Amino acid sequence: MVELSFGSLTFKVTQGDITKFPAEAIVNAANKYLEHGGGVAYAIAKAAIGNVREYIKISKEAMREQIGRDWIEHGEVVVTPALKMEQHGIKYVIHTVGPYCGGKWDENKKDKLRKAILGALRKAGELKAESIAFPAISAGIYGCPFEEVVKTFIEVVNEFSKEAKSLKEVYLVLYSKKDYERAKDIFGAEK
Ligand code: AR6
Repeated sequence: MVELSFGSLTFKVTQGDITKFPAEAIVNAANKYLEHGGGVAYAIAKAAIGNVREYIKISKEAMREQIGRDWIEHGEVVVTPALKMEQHGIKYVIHTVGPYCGGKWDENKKDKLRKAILGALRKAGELKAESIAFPAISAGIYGCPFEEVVKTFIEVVNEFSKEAKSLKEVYLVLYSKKDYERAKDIFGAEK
């Protein structure tokens, strides 16, 4: 595990399956309708309750209650319970939506990703969580360049550290060994 320290906050990069990662809050790389059709969203829904349709229903109900709409904007987040993932010490799932890139990257996409990460960090703070784990939001089906995603994470966690209260540990949990190795290099270059 490689880590960076920003004030009272540590940001660690690790390899693993986020549905089993023992952080108080885990983040879902969702779409704006919380349809959890593939990628990490599907894996989280499956691990939480088995029946993915059921978790979509729970998520949409939570979205109506918490946001008052049937979709979320970048920066808006929805919280659902971890259900079966509680066995790993996970209490909350924070759903956030990153940009769709399709291989392209610009300031606008970066700003949307920044909002998505910051929204989840702030919500974890509101929930008084001490730890939060993120997948590489937008770096899968949404096709954003992995390096840019990791660099944006580092910038945003650093920015958030100035307002962090309860939150002490932020994790970036990467599924593949290749992504983990690439992220470790990017973290190493920041030191
Ligand atoms: N643990 C950790 N990371 C994972 C896991 C896992 N179990 N499974 C996949 N990843 P993606 P996006 C990684 O596609 O690009 C969904 O259909 C994966 O290797 O899940 O934001 C949503 O509903 C990649 O690095 O999210 C949206 O429609 C990262 O998670 C859309 O995909 C993110 O990949 C969102 O696309």
